[in-house]
Amino acid sequence: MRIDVLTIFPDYLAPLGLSLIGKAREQGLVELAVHDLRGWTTDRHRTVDDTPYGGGPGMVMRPEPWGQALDAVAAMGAPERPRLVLPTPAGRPFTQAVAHEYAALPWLVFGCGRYEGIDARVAEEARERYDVDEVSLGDYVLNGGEVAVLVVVEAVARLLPGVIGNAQSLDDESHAAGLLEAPAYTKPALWRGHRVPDVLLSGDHARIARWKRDEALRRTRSVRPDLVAALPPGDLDRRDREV
Ligand code: 6GU
Repeated sequence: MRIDVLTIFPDYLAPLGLSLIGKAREQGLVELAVHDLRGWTTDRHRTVDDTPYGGGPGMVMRPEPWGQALDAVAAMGAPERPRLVLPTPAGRPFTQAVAHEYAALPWLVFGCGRYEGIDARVAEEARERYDVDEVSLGDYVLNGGEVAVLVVVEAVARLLPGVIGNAQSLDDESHAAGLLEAPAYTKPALWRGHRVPDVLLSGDHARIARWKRDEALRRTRSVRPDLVAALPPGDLDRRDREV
């Protein structure tokens, strides 16, 4: 997969050289480039923002540098049509399903907005050469798209074949689709007076699987009842309904 990131703070993306994603890059599973948007400004002060039409607080990112930058990046991988991901609190929710959708694409381009956002014509005009997606991490406001890009790239990269050492972990995740995970424990079995649940020491794999499912359901009903309500009909088995 190819990933390009456009930002006025390239240093903010430095963590993408570390850990899981750093290794995926070394192995050639992910080809990632971070570009400084100011490279596509033409004035002496390399200005990327201006005051909003219609008034209001703050500044808006000017369309010209974005247009130039998106032209240049699209040309780097032509004739492939990239997906342009624009992180914004006004976007559609980024979920595990969207992460799977992105993991199946050959090329993602991220555009990081700052200030009060990017001139709205940029997303509109980009549709001529990109599939454009405005996504939000959740119902709160960040100062810019950079941290959202770190989140989305990590969620997507770990789904790529060969990136995660233990593919079983991904299997278990899709198995538990729609529910939060059961709590996890390791040695020692007794720590500061707190025991690991007996069932996990029993060696009875069917009983352990049932316990994990029950705990996952209990936890999800307690903190995310919306997720239980959204499960496809038939996802809850008879024993689930007894929990
Ligand atoms: Cl994706 N961007 C920004 N700037 N703020 C956010 C967000 C994204 N998701 C939640 N808040």
